[in-house]
Formats: sequence, C-alpha cells, structure tokens
Amino acid sequence: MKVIWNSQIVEREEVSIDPEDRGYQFGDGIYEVVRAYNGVFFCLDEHIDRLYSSAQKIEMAIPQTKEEMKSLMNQLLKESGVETGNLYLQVTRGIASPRNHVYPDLSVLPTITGNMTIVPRDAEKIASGITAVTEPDIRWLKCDIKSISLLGNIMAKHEAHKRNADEAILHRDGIVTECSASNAAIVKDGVIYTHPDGNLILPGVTKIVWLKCAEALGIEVREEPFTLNQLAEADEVFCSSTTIEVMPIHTINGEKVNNGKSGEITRQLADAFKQKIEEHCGTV
Ligand code: DCS
Repeated sequence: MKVIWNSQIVEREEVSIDPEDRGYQFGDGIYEVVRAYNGVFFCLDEHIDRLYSSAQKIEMAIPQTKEEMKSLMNQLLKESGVETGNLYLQVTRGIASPRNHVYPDLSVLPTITGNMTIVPRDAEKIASGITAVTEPDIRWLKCDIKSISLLGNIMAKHEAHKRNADEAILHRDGIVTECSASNAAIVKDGVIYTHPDGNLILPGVTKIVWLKCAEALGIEVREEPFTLNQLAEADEVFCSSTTIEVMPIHTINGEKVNNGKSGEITRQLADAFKQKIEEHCGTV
C-alpha cells in the first residue's frame, strides 16, 4: 500500500514513526480528511487552505508549498489506484528529543503521513439518515484547529456508540455547537440554523458547499447558535462532513425527528451537494 511519508510516496512498510515524534508524544499535530470521487479530489483547495490555516494557528511551518502538497496528494491518489475514498493526511511537529512541552525550533521538520482508503458513497444512508444522541461538549476552546488531539471527540462518539447511536450532537450549557465528527444544523419553519464559525467549531468544508447550495436554492440560513430546546423542536436536523456529505438525523435521544424521515430541505441540500460533486468529479 502506497502512502505519503514526508515529501515522498513510499510503501507503507517503509514508514517508521519515532517514539519521540511530537504527534505521538503530545498529540501535537493537525490533519485533514479529503474525499475523492472517481479518482478526483473534491474541494481540495478548501482542505489545503484549512490545513495551512491550522498550521499557522499552532505556529507550525509546513515545508511544502500548498501546490507541492496538492501534487503529493494527487500523486498518492493516482498511485494508490483508489477511485472513491478518503485521504487521511496528518502533519505533526516532528521529532524532538528530549521530550519538552516547548516547541522545538523551526529546523525540526514536521512529520507528514497520508494514506488513502476505499470508502464507497453510501447513497442509501444519505437518503434515510442516521441516529444521534446529545452529549456535553467537553472539548477545548480551539475547536477551529483541526487538531489530531481528538480525545474529547472520540469520547463523545464512543458514548453515542454505547447508546446505539451513530453520532453525538455536542452542546455547551445547552447551546449546540457541532457533532463529534461533523457540523450540525436544524431546520425550523423553512430556515436553516447552524452555529457560526469561531473557536467553538471546526469550519467545515462541506458546510462551505452546502451554504452555497442553500443560497442557490433560495433557502434562508442563519449562522447563529441554537439551543437543545430548539433542536428538540426542529422540523429537520442534519449534520455534514467530508465523509458523510449532507446527512439527515432522523432520531435524537430515541425521539423521532420529522416522523423518522429525512426532511424536504435536507433532501434538497443533499441533492444539490451531490450535484456539486458531480460537476467536479463526474457521476456518483
Ligand atoms: N466538525 C468536526 C468536529 C469534524 O471532525 C468534522 C470533519 C467536521 C466538523 C466537518 O468538516 P468537513 O466538512 O470539512 O469534513 N471530520 C473529518 C473526520 O475526522 N472524519 O471525517 C471528516
């Protein structure tokens, strides 16, 4: 299996991660998940922009230019032979010894790894939706950085799993922020509500696209916080991410939303999103 390792494409077996890599030691790193359809990346520029923005926010210098990084990713996509799947790309602050919380100087180069996995598009699920539970948002206050330190996210997702749900909808003191691995939105009386970007959520690439779709469809969107009560009384609820696109949530904490069916506005957005994919990557 071909993978990205620093500035090259190598066989997975050739990669070795040092025990003093700061990603391994401190979770000191950032990542992106980029989806490809039919051998073409979707929204690659937006993902690259967010990666470099995350790097800048933690004072990490990625040695490659954005163009060099894109060509490395495209080379992996080609050599992996994957048509429809996900690229996981991770950049850590590199190897520094002895272990020290303080950042090493910039002569220490980041460690870059990336691998592609085949993940077919789940059209049935996008039509029927998933289940969710609400969980307190116990994460830190820089959720706009796509950090590899994901304990708060994985603990929430695991709670959801234990409660037989697919996703955890997170809230801070009753204000819904986002989900454990996706952005969250509700529809009430024809208007979409979603938490504004800022330090409390990840600025989703999928969200950028569905916001444009909503505008083109003439659906009003208010990027403002909404409460758990508004969530419970919503006509429709959906979440969005690179891997699941625009995904209806049909049950929350065991209670059905919209009689357990995907709502009309969610369906329109999911269809418009699919069209955007097809304009760029061909029929899916
Ligand atoms: N919020 C969180 C906490 C996420 O982890 C993700 C995506 C999103 C929002 C949505 O962002 P994108 O629309 O840019 O994907 N998480 C990626 C992940 O870790 N797996 O799938 C996507």
